[in-house]
Amino acid sequence: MGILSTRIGRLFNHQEHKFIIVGLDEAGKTTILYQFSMNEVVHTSPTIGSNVEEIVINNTRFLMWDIGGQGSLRSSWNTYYTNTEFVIVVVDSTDRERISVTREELYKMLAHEDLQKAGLLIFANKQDVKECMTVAEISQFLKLTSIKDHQWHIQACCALTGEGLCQGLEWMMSRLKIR
Ligand code: G3D
Ligand code: MG
Repeated sequence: MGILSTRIGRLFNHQEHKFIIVGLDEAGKTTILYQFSMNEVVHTSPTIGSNVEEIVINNTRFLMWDIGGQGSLRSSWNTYYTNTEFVIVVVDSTDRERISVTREELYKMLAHEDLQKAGLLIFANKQDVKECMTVAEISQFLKLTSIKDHQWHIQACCALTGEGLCQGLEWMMSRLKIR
């Protein structure tokens, strides 16, 4: 069994959880979920919405979609937000051009009433690439310190190797415990 998927089961105590994982196309969302689900049975439900994928790993439901450039669909996204415990935002740390799009989408989501209680985990992905943005730079671009009404954490990672992914999961678990 994959180390990460085993951890998802153990860390989240086999309770049911619902997370959403979003980011621009090419940010690394699929690669991260692949690392989480390595060698596990994964259920996907292509019918849930045209741009939304559902992946279930050890009782944890991940809804995943690309953000940016899909304005017309946005009105129906609130149906996906209900009961979400964490919003996981994946940032391509090499993509300086489009980080403002991520910031815009991030604040729209955080303002949504169905996500008022959701925690926010940001994966600063592709840290293996030379001259990528650092966690500090991304924090600054995304104005994370201005977020007072959501618990948040930014985690450097490399989805290709899996480095940093466990730390992100562990942060989420630690937040679940103190609720
Ligand atoms: P998405 O699901 O968010 O659209 P993907 O993104 O998971 O499909 O990843 C997009 C591309 O980025 C893929 O490249 C993938 O291998 C690469 N990638 C993902 N994570 C990392 C990382 O940490 N480091 C580096 N260097 N690349 C990463 P390909 O070429 O396979 O399409
Ligand atoms: Mg993908």
